Formats: sequence, structure tokens, C-alpha cells
Amino acid sequence: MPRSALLNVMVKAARKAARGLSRDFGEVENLQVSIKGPADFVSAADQKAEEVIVQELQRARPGYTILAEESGEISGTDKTHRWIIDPLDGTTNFLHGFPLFAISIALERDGQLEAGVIYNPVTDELYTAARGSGAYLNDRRIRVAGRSRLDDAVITCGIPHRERGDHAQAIRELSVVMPKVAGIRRTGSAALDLAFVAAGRCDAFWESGLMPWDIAAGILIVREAGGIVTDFENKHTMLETGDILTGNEAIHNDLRKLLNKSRLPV
Ligand code: 2AM
Ligand code: CA
Repeated sequence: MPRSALLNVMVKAARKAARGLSRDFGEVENLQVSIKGPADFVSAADQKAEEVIVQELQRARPGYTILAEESGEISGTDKTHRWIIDPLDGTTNFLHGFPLFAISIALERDGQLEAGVIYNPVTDELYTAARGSGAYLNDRRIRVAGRSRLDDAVITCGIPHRERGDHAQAIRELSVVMPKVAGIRRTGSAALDLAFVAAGRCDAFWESGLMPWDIAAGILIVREAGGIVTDFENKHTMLETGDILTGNEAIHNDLRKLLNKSRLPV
């Protein structure tokens, strides 16, 4: 199926920003040994990538509102459309020369996700979806995995960073899920976790406390790949709460019940 004009705009912006990020990623290894380390360099790379994306999107669709990780909300003349942008998801990986990071761009219209793009420059893998038109990896249709038993499932998750989130709760979650599944993975990029669920590379993903730009594109891509995406109460507050749970219908349901066992009574 030919890509829509809208997706073409988003893909062009992602690929352009990716060229800079790939160059900068190649430099990170050299910087590991400097006294200051690569942190400032990475934050400059992140900002530069965001500028490129914002510039491309504004040129193609002037006036759309923008929500981006580095700039926050840039109110446009058109408030019905909003770009949600993460120029570099997996920053800690990038900083360490660990090759798992992605650019994520979504478009919302009247609060509904219309299109999403996630691009991994290291593997040159481009995940796209437009509402009602399916999800694609490098222009080939993708579907969530068909496995229905937790026993067979490989599941990715997030673990809160130092000084963020509820570490004790994260450990309770791991301790209920670990004995029931084939394996748990932690990639460090929520956007790629969602892309991997959509492509059937893993069976489910859950994380708490994420930001809208981490997950907006991925939510649509998983849905268009036939997956279920909710918060832990089966509601659709993911962009507001940052809590997300996703997989095919069977695994999503079983994992939700399991995770709820890890919650302390309030
Ligand atoms: P980032 O790499 O763009 O920061 C990994 O668990 C996920 O959490 C990544 O998608 C990462 O996005 C996100 N993340 C990292 N630090 C965060 C923070 N302080 N608040 C919210 N999300 C964060
Ligand atoms: Ca992010």
C-alpha cells in the first residue's frame, strides 16, 4: 500500500534527524573517555534532532501545535492537530554507545492518534501506521504475535531510573511476572518496546510513568498491528498517566491480572 502524504512528511522528518543522530552516535564512543563524558554532547545531539524534526514538520504543515520532549508545548494556530515528538528515545542507551534508540513522531487530531512513525537509525527499521490502514515495518505489514500463553511469552518492561518512580513496586511487578513467562527484557526505549510488540518480536510490554512523546506513535502502531493498549485498569489514560500495558488480547489480559496482584491494597 503506498504511504500517505502525511506519513511521507513524518518519515522525511525522522530520516533527516536520524542522519545527524547516527553521526553523533558514532562520536559517542570517542567521548566516553573524556573527563566530562558524553552527557553534554548527547543533550546537544538530542536538541539538534528535535530542531530538525520541528522545522520539517512546520514547513510541511504550518500552524499545527507541537508537543516535543525538549521544547514542551508550542501552541500553533491550528489547535486541532498536534505533533507529539521524541527526537531521541533511549537517551541513556545512546549516551553509553548501546545501540538501541529511536525517533518517535505521532500526529493527533482532536485528541485522537492519526499517524505514527518510529525509526531506529542503527538497524534502519522504520515502523509506520495511519489510523485504519494497518502497521508496517519498512513497508511490510506487521501483526502482533499470536502466542496466547504467558508460559511462551517474551515480555519487555521498564524499570524506573534512579530517583524516579516506585522502585519497590517495580520489584513486586517483576517478582509476580518473572516466574510465569518465558523471559523478560528491558530495552531502555519505550518507543522500541512498542514497535517490537507491533512486529511480534515480543509478546507484551508494560511500564509506568512514561511521557506522551515516549508512547504516542507506538500506541497507534501497536493498535494498527492488532494489539491491545491500555493502562493497568484497562482504561485508555496512557497519554495522561504514563502507565501502559500492551500485547495481543490473550497475553494483555493475563498480564494485566498478574500485574494487579503486585499492587498493594490502598
Ligand atoms: P528517553 O530515553 O527519551 O528519556 C525507558 O524506561 C523509557 O523511559 C525511555 O523511553 C525513556 O525515554 C523514558 N525515560 C527516561 N527518563 C525518564 C524520565 N525522567 N521521565 C520519564 N520518562 C523517562
Ligand atoms: Ca523518550
